[in-house]
Amino acid sequence: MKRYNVAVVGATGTVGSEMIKILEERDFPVDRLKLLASERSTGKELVFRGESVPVEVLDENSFEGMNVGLFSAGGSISERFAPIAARAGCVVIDNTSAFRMDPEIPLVVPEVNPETIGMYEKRGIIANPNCSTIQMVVALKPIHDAARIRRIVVSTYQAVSGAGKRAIEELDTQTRALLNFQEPKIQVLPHIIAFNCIPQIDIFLDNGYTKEEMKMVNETRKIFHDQSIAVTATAVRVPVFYGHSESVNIETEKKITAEEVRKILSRAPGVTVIDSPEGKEYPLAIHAAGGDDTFVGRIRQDESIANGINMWIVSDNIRKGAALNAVQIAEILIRNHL
Ligand code: NAP
Ligand code: 3JM
Repeated sequence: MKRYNVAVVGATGTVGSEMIKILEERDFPVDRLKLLASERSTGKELVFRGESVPVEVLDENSFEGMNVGLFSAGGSISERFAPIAARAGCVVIDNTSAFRMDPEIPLVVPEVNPETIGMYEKRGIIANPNCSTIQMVVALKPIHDAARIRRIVVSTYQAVSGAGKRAIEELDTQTRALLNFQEPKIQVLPHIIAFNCIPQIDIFLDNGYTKEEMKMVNETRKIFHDQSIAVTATAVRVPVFYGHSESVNIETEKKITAEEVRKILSRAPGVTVIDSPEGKEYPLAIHAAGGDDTFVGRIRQDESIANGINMWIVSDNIRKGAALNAVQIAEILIRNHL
């Protein structure tokens, strides 16, 4: 079997370290694994398949001889280094928002639009959507195919891990501080997150929405190849470590019942339906964390309109929302193109 040289950019981060774990779990055919991060990580080593791999400092020459580059070190790093990697023949799968809306770059969720991957040849870059978009489109695509979704109203309940390792620490230290009657420190998120909910993720834009909210709007339209689909989002950070939850309301062109949605989703790739209200069974972030699937429950008719459905969608934001989706893209890439 052919093997590939894989570079992980941002290897010491929340997403990067999960990528290393998933490459190992899924037995990705890695020949050489190159781990890249900032100068802060000089001297660090990480374990892959039981062996220690040194972390190297990212620079212009990092991609010589590499076949696939998994990037998660922030937008500005991707903007600068993804084209350098692509020129060196290393196909980039980018987890940041840097290239997602570029019409020449495919934005891929393997369960939803794997056919767009081939377009990578133009620029040598494939974009991975935002975590909140990925789990939503995995659950909604089969419904869109069956009944054509016209409008989506979504509110998110997003885990702190989506904001990186320093935000994970922040929830931990603020919780301890407050339980010990000490003043909590704010360093990463815009307000205290312990025992709180913050209706701001990423920066505010001129239209009053946050950038995170507009990522869900624009990425969903691109992934569904449907500029007419109306999407409105409210993105909220909640004091959860892993697993994003979403309350999603859809309006469809064709009438579809809650029972039909349950049936369609029970056969959908990457989706598990957990929906037994009588047994208090519905998706929970603490159950989704560490898993691969997108979990859907609380499926019910929206009684306020003719063709509406409400549901609750939960997935591990670091796995399907980032690292797993990227590795699944890499699997299709090597199978069909490299
Ligand atoms: P994190 O835990 O804070 O880790 C950041 C990583 O980037 C670390 O490995 C860090 O290395 C590296 N890095 C930072 N500055 C660098 C530089 N100048 N040169 C080289 N490496 C540098 O963040 P994370 O949660 O893993 O997220 C990383 C990025 O992935 C985010 O900024 C975002 O763009 C993207 N992301 C995407 C999704 C998604 O929805 N698809 C979800 C989460 C994150 P050091 O340890 O050396 O500092
Ligand atoms: C998730 O500093 C940065 O450029 C990263 C900001 C960020 C993003 C992003 O915009 O790439 C943090 C967390 C994301 C994302 O997936 O959109």
